[in-house]
Amino acid sequence: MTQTLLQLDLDPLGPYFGANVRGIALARATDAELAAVRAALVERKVLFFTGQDLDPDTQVELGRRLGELTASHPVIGGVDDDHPEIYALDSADDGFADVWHTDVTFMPRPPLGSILRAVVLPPSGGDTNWADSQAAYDSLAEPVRRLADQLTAVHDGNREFGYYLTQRRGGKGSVWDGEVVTRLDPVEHPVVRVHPETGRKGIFVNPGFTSHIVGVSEAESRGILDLLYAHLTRPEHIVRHRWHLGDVAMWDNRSTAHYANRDYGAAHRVMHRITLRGDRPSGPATKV
Ligand SMILES: O=C(O)CCC(=O)C(=O)O
Ligand SMILES: [Fe+2]
Repeated sequence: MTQTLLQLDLDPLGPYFGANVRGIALARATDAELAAVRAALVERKVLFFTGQDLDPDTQVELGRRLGELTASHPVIGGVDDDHPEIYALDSADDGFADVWHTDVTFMPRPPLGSILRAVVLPPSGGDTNWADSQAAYDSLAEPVRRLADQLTAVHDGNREFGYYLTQRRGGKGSVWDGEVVTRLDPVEHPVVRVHPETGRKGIFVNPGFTSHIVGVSEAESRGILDLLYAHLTRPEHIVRHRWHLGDVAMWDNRSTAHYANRDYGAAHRVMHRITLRGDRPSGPATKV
């Protein structure tokens, strides 16, 4: 039996990237609606929903309906004992994300996607930006794409999160991919990721977690990464979201990077994130 996918009411934010989704209450969505959201997520890469009434319980339930939830974070605990899946980014607890990154690429299997809910917002500021890593890859010159296709990079979570593991959690992190995280061993990923659902290629290095490119000099690594970062974050590749309470953002973490503006002084900002379990990234040259 063929099933036609429900038509979502999408308001695209650009020709390829980002969309506002209208007419869906995420806490009460039907299976058909969520299947359509899941498809739109891969297609548009970042989706925004307004006027939502999610709370911690229904956010977690939504995540379970869309995929398999991970722990809040490999080394940062959940928002409370009842919600070990929710990662709270609280400005009062140094929870900032003002560096371009793709979530958790310092683990062998970074999340497939993330679902973020605004909980406390500053009077203004605190917008979040997303970059389309596939559009960025496609718009590189062909010889540069060919070079990037061959490269592998090391990702290391110690600079951002080593402190949490050693000082705040006594060396015992969350269970991630079936094992308790006790160390953040650097991992290697292809510099160009082939999307497992579409086969499209995207730039898969980020300033938050990528430490260097393998098999080239330090100067070459710096130069190549700087070129890729500058290209990835060109305005043509970005959508920027101004938050209101009730907003939820959902992104495909295999084809995007993001950055939260830290421009709201001492005002308070709290966001709750959940992440869907992902697979091991493969590149153009990965043997399967
Ligand atoms: O605070 C934000 O807007 C984004 C934070 C972030 O990087 C994340 O939730 O993964
Ligand atoms: Fe993030």
